[in-house]
Amino acid sequence: MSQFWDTKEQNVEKGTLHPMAVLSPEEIRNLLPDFVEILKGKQKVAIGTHLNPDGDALGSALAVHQFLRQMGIQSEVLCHHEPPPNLRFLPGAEDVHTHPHSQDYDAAVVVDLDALDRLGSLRPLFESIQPLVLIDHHIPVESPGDLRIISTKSPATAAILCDLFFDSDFEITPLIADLLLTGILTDTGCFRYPNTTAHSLKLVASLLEAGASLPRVNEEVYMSRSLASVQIQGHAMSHLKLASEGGIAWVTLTNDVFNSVQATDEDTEGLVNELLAVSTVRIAGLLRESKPGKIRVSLRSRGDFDVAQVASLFGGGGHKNAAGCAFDIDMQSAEEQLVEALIRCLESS
Ligand SMILES: [Mn+2]
Repeated sequence: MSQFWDTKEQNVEKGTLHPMAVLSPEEIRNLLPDFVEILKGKQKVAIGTHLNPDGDALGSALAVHQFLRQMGIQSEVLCHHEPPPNLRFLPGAEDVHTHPHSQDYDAAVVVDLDALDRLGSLRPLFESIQPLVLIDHHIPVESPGDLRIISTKSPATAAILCDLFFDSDFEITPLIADLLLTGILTDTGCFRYPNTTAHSLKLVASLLEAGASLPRVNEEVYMSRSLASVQIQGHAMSHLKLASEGGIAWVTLTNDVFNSVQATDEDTEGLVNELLAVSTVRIAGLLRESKPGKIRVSLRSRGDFDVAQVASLFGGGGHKNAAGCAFDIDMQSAEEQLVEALIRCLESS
């Protein structure tokens, strides 16, 4: 395993990572006393995670909620958006609040984000709370927080929590094990992405031993879709458009389409990823008309094609392989402008 973590120096030299951004499991484990020390004796802790929360965001936030309970500390999980339908099975998901129920937090923990603007409307609240603990596996772009537990080699924030809390006085209950398994399962794309390492599978094995149920979590997360989301995917797939010899695929979903299957925006979750499953496709886009004259765009790419750059042309942002933006114009104009930019992106990479 050791060579896996030995990229630390190399990454720092490249200037892409904060010096502390790659931690070995042992180094993460060694930060547990700091975590306990900074939160010990607190009365009410705010736990935050990112906009449009995914399995890792909610699984990690709710697991921290449980660990704090074991320390005798009250906490509240806060998120700008409500949990999506397929994550509402997570133990405690019904207690995730979009607005704070208290005003007197004496500490905060944020998980699965490094830039505080990813907290959305909750950013001012979290910025006003001290101390702030940050636990994350993204490449740092900011350095907020009084204690930062960041490891970009970890496949999920939930995996960092495993390294932090395993073999300690904390108990990994079956409930916590399900929460952490959900984080690792979703962030590794069901153990398909390159971040699925031997170490992450060992963590999963330990979670199963602690009582997590892989079949149940898998069924809840991936096989409990609404009829509308399947129907809107069907529409999208049969109306797929292609450019640049199949290198670019995109779909437009108008208000009429949404209405015809009684779908909501939530029902398009993950849809853009499906377009990327076509062998020739390098860049995929989904344009949806959230209301007339308001077009929201999700972009995905493989390899070096940088869709964050394309999104930034239209005032959006994101990561190299996953980004988004919005247009305040009609669908046809948005589509023309976007596709032209995507073609340039494909041809210049
Ligand atoms: Mn994550």
